[in-house]
This record gives sequence, C-alpha cells and structure tokens, in this order.
Amino acid sequence: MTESSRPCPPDWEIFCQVVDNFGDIGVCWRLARSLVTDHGLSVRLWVDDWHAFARLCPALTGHVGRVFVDGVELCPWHEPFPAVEPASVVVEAFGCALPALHLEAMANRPVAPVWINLEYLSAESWVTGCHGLGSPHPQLPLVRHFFFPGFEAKTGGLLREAGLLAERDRFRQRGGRETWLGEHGFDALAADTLIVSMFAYEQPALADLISAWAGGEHPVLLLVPEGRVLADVARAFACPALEAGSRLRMGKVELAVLPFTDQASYDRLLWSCDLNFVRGEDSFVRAQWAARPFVWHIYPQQDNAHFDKLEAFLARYCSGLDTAAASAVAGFWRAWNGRGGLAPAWSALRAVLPAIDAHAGVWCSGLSAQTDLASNLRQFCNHILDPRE
Ligand code: TRH
Repeated sequence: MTESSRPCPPDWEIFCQVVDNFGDIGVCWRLARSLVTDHGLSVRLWVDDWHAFARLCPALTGHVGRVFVDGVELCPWHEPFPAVEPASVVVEAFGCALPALHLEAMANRPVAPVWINLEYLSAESWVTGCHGLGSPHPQLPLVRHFFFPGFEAKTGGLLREAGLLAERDRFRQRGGRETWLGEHGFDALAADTLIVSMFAYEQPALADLISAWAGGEHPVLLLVPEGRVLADVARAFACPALEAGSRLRMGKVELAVLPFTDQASYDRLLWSCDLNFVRGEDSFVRAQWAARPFVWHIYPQQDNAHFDKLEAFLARYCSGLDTAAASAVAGFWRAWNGRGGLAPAWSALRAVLPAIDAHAGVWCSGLSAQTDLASNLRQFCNHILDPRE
C-alpha cells in the first residue's frame, strides 16, 4: 500500500487488533459503519487479523489488501506500517497501541489529530469519573483521550445504529421470526416451544441445564452458533462432535448448530428467540436491543475481576424487577458464570420468564433514550477539534 494510492486521509481512522475473540473487531466494525452511514464520515479501519475479521464480514473473503465494504475503507494492519497521513480523529480500540511511525506522523501534523482510546464497556460506577479524561504522551505533543461506553448519560453510551430499533420492529411486525424459522426448517414447532440462542464461552456444567430442559414440561429449540461452547454442547448430547448443520434431539430439546454469520444475520437470530445467551461485549449489547430475556456470559478476567462488572450490571438491570424475578435473574447469571448450580437456577428463572420478557422491553426503551456511542464520540471529538462546537 503506497501513500500515492491514498491521496487524502479519511476523516477518521480506527485501529483494531482482533485478540482471541470477535468482540473487539465486532465493536470496531459496527462503529466504523455507523460513522459512515449515520454521520456521513469517511472512515478507515485497520485490522491485524484479516482471516478472523472475514468471519464477521464475509465480503472480505478473497481480498488480501485494502478494500471498501459498506463504505468503510478496510486496510490490513501489518508491520512495517506504511507511511500514511493520519486522519483528523484516530481511534485506538481497547488500548491496542498505535504504530510508532503513525504516532510520529500524528505529532507532525499542523493540527494534532484527536486521539481516542476506546475502552471496554462496564456498568461500574467509576466509569463516569474516567470517561473523557486525557493523558498527554510522555514525549510527543499528543493527548490520548479515554472514551468509555456505558449505561448512563455521563458515559459514552452504547452503539446503536440510527435505524436499528425500527428495523427490529419491522422484522417482528412482518413475521420475521416465522420466516426465519421456516427458512431454517423449523416450521412445525409446538406453540409452547421456548426458542433459545446460545453464544457462549466454554460451559463445563452445561449438561445439567440440557438435562433439565430435556426432562422439562415445555419443548426447547436450542440454536447454537459455531464457537467455543460447542464441545460442551456435544458432551451434553453425548455426541462425539458437532458442526454447523448438526441437528440432534434429546427429550424435549431439539438442537441445531448454526453457521457463524455476519452481524446483521446474528441480530435477526436474537430478534427471533425467546431467550438469548450472549457473551463478551457486543452480543451482550445486541441482546439488550433485541428486548428479550438474555443471559450474559461475561469475559473472564484475572482474579475474578469480571464478577464486579457482572454484579454492577445486574444491579442496574434488576432494579426494575420485583424481588423474585431479580433474584432469579441474578441467580441464573451467577450460575452461568460458574457460581451456583444451573438446574435449580433454571427452574427459578423459567418461572419468571414472562416478567423478564416485559422488563426487557422497558429496559431497552430506557437505554434507547440515551444518545448512542457513535454520536457521543463524534460530538466529543468535534468539541476537541473546535471547542466552540
Ligand atoms: O467474541 P467475544 O467473546 O468478544 C470478547 C469481548 O468483546 C471482550 O470484551 C473482549 O475482551 C474479548 O472478546 C477479547 O463476544 P462479543 O463481544 O459478543 O463479540 C462477538 C461478535 O461476533 C459480535 O460482534 C457478534 C458477532 N457474531 C456474528 O457476527 N455472527 C455470529 O454468528 C455470532 C454468533 C456472533
């Protein structure tokens, strides 16, 4: 990639390392598209792991170099990093460390670019005190600003594309769930079937939950996208291995393994289910926009630090529920994250699912009253570039 192939820098650029899961690139890809589609900006997204990114963005398959997808300029991030002119706003996602050459190029611009470190999402209260803080670079005339997503007005908010909730509502009004089920070969389900999606990390105790479902009163359709939980699903069904397309039945549970899809199709899966198991950061947020009951498998951290994040979110999410429903949600979420037995926690949760379903809609409406993350970030950067804005 030469500088001459790119005469002008874009308005914004985002740097992302994929790490070992899809969350970081999932967030960056969504943010980049929202900045282009909802805000009319030109955006370049640098990604280190092209192959992993192609799982979320199938249009990338077969391309080895720079390519535009959905209006976003996608560039492979390799070393040595090319000498390119930086954008006016440079987003370093999740502390991924910008290339030294690029930092120098940023410092050499007549007006220093706005340098943003996009942080991980947390519901903890300390986030409001840290959101927006700046930290000067020790040598270069640059300031890195820490931008925190979050659940209240004094944070950066949550990613929510402009037309997302209207699209979800249209999907539901037009029988999208029935169409989705029909297209996937599930058109003869009993009316009381609980349709469940499960995107999760390893879950050693899963067999206990599957047995409870298998011997339960109501049928369960379990839809599992390919991923880390699949080996535990296979063990629970006493099956040597599973892959996309596998279908099995055990008692009242029907299992289908789904291929990993692009993000829009994953949203439609979430919109079609009665209960969504989600993980990490981005699917966790999308389940909230689906406005259905969900269970969060939080990304495990050293020293169990993730439990503070889990409890902080539970405290917010459960505050509008009655005591029985709040305790059932908290009990099941803790068990799903390794603290408690899944089978008893399930029977408590099952009993209050209708209340949680109603609450999920109220929760989603409350969150959607906040400004979304891309809009907040744009406003924050505009203000640094021109404090009169
Ligand atoms: O992949 P994750 O576990 O990501 C995690 C977290 O983001 C965590 O904070 C981070 O530290 C760690 O990675 C490294 O889960 P998450 O965040 O839900 O990301 C998954 C992405 O994959 C999300 O954008 C939804 C998307 N997805 C699809 O596009 N298609 C699919 O079929 C599925 C199942 C998911």
